[in-house]
Amino acid sequence: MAMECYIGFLVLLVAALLFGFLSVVFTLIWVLHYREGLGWDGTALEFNWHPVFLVTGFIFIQGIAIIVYRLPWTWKCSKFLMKLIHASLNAIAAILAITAVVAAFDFHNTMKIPNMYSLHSWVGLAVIILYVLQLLLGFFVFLLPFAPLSLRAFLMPIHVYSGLILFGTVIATALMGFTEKLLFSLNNPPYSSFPPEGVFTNTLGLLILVFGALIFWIVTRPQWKRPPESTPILFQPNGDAAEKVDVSTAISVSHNMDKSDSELNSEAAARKRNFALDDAGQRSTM
Ligand code: ASC
Repeated sequence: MAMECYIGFLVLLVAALLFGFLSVVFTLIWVLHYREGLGWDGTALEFNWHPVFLVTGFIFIQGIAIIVYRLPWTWKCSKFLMKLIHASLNAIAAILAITAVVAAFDFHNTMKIPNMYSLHSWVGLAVIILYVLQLLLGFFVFLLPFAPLSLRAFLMPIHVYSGLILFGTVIATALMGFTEKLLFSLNNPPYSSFPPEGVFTNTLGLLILVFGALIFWIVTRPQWKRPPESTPILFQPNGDAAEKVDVSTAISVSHNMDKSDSELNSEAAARKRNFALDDAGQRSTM
């Protein structure tokens, strides 16, 4: 990666980390300073874990999980290790999100507040269910070594698309949640009279929006994409990337011993073309 490009990446990354970190800090200040604090007793103290776990797990940690492949200093790490980190961060995010929903249901049930009537709750529950499905799909198809390459290549763009839609929807759901909570709980003085808690929590919503926008920018720049594995892609005229690196290297070496120079040269050219394939097995236009 060129130096200007690397610096550009670092600036955006530090900005994203700052906005993500500030979002978590603002959420803690909201529940500890403006609200009742934290506890696990079915009261508002338990409900307050809901925004804390969601902003920390479902927004901040999920955002980082989305961009881990883009950190240039990890490009020398194995793809498998990076997948493990990506999956683990997403699993932590899912556990925190589920715990956050349990806290909200517990609070409702203790206080005899009805469940699942708001748009926030409909979209929120849908997004958690789909997120867990996405996690399971990712685990079985991309992390475990059993799925054929054709299935991986078919599902990869869908996985990327759903992941980004889910992340964006989580942020939209959080914004609905803040609005709901402020309308419910700010009465005296009301939300409409610009009380400090209203302004503070609106600001938290903006911080989260900027965090999401930065993550979205970082993950959509083609020049910051992890380079395709530089593994030999020999003897696969359909352009499928070889997963079993050691085996294909061994095969290529043993085959090459019987090859003429011109055969090797044309293979080298084919290999060069194949390296322009991106992770989804499609030709890269970068
Ligand atoms: C994977 C992986 C990729 C894609 C690719 C098929 O499991 O690591 O880069 O699937 O092989 O699109």
